[in-house]
Amino acid sequence: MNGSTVALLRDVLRSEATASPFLRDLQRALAEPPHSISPKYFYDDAGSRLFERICELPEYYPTRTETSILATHAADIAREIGTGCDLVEFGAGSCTKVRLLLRDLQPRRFIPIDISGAHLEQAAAALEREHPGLLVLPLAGDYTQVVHLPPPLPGARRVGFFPGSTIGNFTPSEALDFLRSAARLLRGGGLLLGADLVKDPAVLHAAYNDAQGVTAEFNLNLLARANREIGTDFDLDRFWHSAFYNAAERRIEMHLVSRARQQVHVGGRPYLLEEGQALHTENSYKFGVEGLRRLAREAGFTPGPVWTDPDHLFSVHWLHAPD
Ligand code: AVJ
Repeated sequence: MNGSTVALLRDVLRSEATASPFLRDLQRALAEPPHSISPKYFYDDAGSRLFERICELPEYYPTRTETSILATHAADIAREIGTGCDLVEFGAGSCTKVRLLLRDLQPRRFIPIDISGAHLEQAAAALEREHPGLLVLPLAGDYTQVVHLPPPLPGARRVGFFPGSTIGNFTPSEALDFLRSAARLLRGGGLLLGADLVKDPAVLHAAYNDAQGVTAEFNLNLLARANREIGTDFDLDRFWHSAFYNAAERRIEMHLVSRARQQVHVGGRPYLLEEGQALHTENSYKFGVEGLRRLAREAGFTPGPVWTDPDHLFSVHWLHAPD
């Protein structure tokens, strides 16, 4: 390469760096209220690993509860959905939950979509090894953006799987939009949806403020990731993890709170943070069973059976998508 080619390349790389959506969204969040950023930025490789540790915590009941619901009712669920479908999972992570369904559901193909690409490739390869004959087609990407799926398998109904109450990360209007596009995408099939239920706020509070501090580390990883990827200079010791239940909005909110008045640099620009200033990093909405069915109906689904645990902590819904 000659000198001018190198210079050109450098320019391209630099403009790509400033075009980074993470950099742009973080600058926006720091510049003006509402000081908030999408929780999708939690999930780099380290963040995905931290989330898996959260799922094992004694206080974090959702994963364990949903897993037991799926394991207990797998045969019922498969009877409702029918075998031989073309299965798509939104935010598949390490593809742990789908394993509970595969034996009964017998899909013809499985398309896991996840924002954490490296993580997904590994998970998909492991799944294929365990289930010879199952066609696994991983798609690395953001499922909140327009999803371009491969053409449907001829004769196979398209079924969506959206477990974990990830739907709770959306605002009510975003959830409606997501469900509307899912109902279109899954016409003739349907969506198997996991939703966390409204419950004693003390139980919710414990689940997002675990004794080991893993959730705090997960929250702070957003700043650690910014330091690694976009050259920011956050000092993680100068932020608190804050998570609380906002009962009026029926949601857990997570924030990163500045412990002091301080200056940080993002993309070369300085930002002043006041002592106590909060960066809102996540909402995790909780649902009533009937409220969720109403939302699904409004989005164009025909709600079917709902499976819950004996303590009514979590719910799994089969939502039929009419033709
Ligand atoms: C993956 C969005 C379902 O809201 O409980 C766990 C993420 N945040 N602990 C949730 C999360 C803090 C989780 N979801």
